[in-house]
Amino acid sequence: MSLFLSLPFLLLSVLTASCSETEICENSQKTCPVVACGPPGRDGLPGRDGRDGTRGEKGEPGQGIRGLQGPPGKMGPPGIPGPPGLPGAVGQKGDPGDSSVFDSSQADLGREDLLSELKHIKNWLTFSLGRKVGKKLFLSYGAKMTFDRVKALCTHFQASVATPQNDAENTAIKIVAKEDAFLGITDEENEGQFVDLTGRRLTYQNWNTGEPNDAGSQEDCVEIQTDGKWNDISCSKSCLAVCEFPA
Ligand SMILES: [Ca+2]
Ligand SMILES: [Ca+2]
Repeated sequence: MSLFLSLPFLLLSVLTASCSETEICENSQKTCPVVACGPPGRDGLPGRDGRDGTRGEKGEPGQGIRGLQGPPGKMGPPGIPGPPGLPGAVGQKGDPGDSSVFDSSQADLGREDLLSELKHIKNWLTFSLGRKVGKKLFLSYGAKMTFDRVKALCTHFQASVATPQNDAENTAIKIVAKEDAFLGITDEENEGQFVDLTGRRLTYQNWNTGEPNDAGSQEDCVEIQTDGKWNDISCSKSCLAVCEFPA
């Protein structure tokens, strides 16, 4: 076959081929340009990082192995002092001291000081509370009571019931008492025979007029009145307690 005879067939083939491509393009023109219909391009470079997102919620504690304990922290400031504690137990008795160390002259000096101080105290007591006559110091207890209680009171304080043996002592008792007071004189043993509490007969008396009269046959004790005169009275009566102390 000559080239001339086969030319129409070639043209028909070309037209048929071009016609099928044209249909495909017509269908795809609605979604992409004609250029995009070529083969896919290569992948582009990664884009830039985006902005940080919002902070998420705190997660649950992990369940991994606990780490080692860290080193101790710095020492804190001192605290407030606590209250004082209770007293401790009494300690054991110490060993006796060495008396040879104490100088005897110092002992004499201390003794003199003590005696001097004691003398001063006696003077103060006598001046403010009592009366001293000879070797007797008369003091009032300041309360009234029965004769038995007066005797017990004076004995308790290593003294005896005031018993005047002369005018000076009688006056001193009157001044100290300032009111009716018992004297250490009774006739309990023998009616009418007044004696002191040692049983000795009286060598000094200062009865009031008409006394002792043993009124009601019940007066075996003696009181000194505010004027210094004596009167026998009942021992159960309450009178001031006046004692005499050795001075
Ligand atoms: Ca009597
Ligand atoms: Ca009487």
